[in-house]
Amino acid sequence: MAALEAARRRTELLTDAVDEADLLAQHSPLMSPLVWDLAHIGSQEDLWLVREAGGRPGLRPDLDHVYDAFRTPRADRPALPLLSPEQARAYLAAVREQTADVLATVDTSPEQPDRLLAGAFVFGMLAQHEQQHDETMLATHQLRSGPPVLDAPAPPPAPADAALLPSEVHIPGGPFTMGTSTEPWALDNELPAHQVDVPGFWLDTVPVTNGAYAEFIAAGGYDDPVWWTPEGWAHVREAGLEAPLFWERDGEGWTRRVFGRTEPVAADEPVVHVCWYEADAYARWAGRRLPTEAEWEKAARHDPATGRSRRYPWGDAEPGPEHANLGQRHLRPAPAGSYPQGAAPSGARQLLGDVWEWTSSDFAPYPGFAAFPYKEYSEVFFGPDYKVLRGGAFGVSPVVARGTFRNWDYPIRRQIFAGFRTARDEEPAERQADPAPGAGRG
Ligand code: AVJ
Ligand code: FE
Repeated sequence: MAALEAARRRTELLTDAVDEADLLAQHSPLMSPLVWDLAHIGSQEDLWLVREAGGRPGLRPDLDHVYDAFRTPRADRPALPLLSPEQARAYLAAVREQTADVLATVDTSPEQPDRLLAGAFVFGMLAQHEQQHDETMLATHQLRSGPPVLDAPAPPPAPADAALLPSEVHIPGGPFTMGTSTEPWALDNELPAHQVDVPGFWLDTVPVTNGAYAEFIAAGGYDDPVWWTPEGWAHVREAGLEAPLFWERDGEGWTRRVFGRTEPVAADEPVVHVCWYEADAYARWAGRRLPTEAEWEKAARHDPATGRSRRYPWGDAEPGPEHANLGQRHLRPAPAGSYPQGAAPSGARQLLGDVWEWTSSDFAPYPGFAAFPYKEYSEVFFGPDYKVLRGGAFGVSPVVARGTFRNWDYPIRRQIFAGFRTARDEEPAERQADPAPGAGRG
């Protein structure tokens, strides 16, 4: 219930911040009106918690089709017979009352044979669903024009050692456990745990910064097809891209709009609002490449001292404000090199929080994948059309962010809070064995 309540407070924060007209407006054809997300949150809870888990008739099964993400693309949602903001709020409150009642009556022990209820999975699933839509609404807020309506303190400044960090960290070759069979609220695409052999490689210690990305622009990166895949080059020309979304030229430098405020681009912050094609082109220009999804997860989870995979880069402890920039506590990424207490065993920082990180990998099922509880969460998206993002941005809830969580989007998308870091193969002379589990070091 605490996880559901935290999600609801955030939903209210995001939807109470604007007036009724703003809630009904479509701020971008890429996004739903905020009032659609709002009622969709209630409709999914009505379906999965009240009806499927609670075995009750539900409040408004008649609304299922209006808030079915597959029936109506985002651009067409303003034309639907949507609940008004007032009706939507009342609906969410009424559903939540029944949810509380269901939670009080069902058996959520891990031994419970109903997979929806065991370990309270369906409650965790709905808390994550609401938080994911809150993140989507946060992206809508970033796209909307007009004066600022959201406020949050700036993230802490970079620690003193940030400037001294090595540019890359080494991840020795060898197998590691990818995915999970034990994380109670993991979603279907994170299952099952399986061994993957990842050859040794080097990974950027921190995400690529605005300053580094601006050098790519200044070097003519957007004007030279040699850095781009054919699809990326076609897209960059057709869409007229010349900088990350929300950047504007300002003399020699750049400004950007952040939730309604215009500011100079901060050179030491991770770059955000770039598409996969831009991330891929930058990496090639830098003489490097994007990490694969398996490389990213090994860097984030594999503990060479024990041979096991952690829940988070820093260990198994739930994310706290000292570990990572998560949960919309701030409205921007923290400077590169922040969060030393959230570092992975390799020394890589900010793998969780700050910005989603594009990987080179297509979104694909793990061996043994089984859709649960519905095909439209993951299965219908598997294939070459979507690229995987890992880690989670400043607007991702700690209930969602974990070492195994997988996000995905089209390679042209820039409205999500996505950046990246780069990698390179290990040279033969740099090969060093992963120490045997338990052997210790030194
Ligand atoms: C996992 C972020 C790609 O928003 O499309 C929300 C999450 N799925 N409702 C999305 C989701 C169903 C999903 N992403
Ligand atoms: Fe949804």
